[in-house]
Amino acid sequence: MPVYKLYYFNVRARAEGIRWLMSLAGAEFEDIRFEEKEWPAKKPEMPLGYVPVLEVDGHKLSESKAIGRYLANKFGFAGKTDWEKALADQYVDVIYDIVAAARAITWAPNEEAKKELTKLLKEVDGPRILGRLEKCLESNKSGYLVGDSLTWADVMVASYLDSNIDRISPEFGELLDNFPKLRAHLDKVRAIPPIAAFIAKRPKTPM
Ligand SMILES: N[C@@H](CCC(=O)N[C@@H](CS)C(=O)NCC(=O)O)C(=O)O
Repeated sequence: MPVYKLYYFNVRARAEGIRWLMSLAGAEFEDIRFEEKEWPAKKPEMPLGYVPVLEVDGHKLSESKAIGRYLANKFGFAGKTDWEKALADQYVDVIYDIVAAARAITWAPNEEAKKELTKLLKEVDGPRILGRLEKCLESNKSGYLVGDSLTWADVMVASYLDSNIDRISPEFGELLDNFPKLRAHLDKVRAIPPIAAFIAKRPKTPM
């Protein structure tokens, strides 16, 4: 096994799906988490100046989707055909729309803007994106987003919901209850034994 090191802040967000994929594959990795104050010294060491970064035997890779896709290909979670791989990419891209909306809330310039963006996510973008994912789960029948087995799309979608539902507001969590297939999907992915074991021992963080 190569030596894996994952660099990120002490939150779930863009690194959690990567942590779950590594756990699923049984790949040992050093889960390196920076405090905000350590970041300025670390930033120049990252290829694109941000994290997450996965280091594989001393080589560093940036971009959370690129890292996820690399691990999915390596460990057999990319999809069984080119079409399934494209569908998995599609779902990962969709969930990143939630990531973008959540990011905008985090970096809102003031409380008023934060309130407005949170309302937008809860009332417009959240229902739109989650509603589409619910329909996809409904039509695929297998309980997975793509084909008849787990892909990295399931992992990325579930990990972002896991990261955001507690943080944005209780209402966002309740919003997910309007999409029972997606809620069941989240619970199913979180309960996969290596992921459940990782969750049980991960640091408690707000997101
Ligand atoms: N597109 C990149 C964005 C990475 C990104 O924005 N990372 C943030 C943390 S979530 C970061 O490192 N911020 C510190 C900085 O840019 O100095 C990805 O998905 O990995």
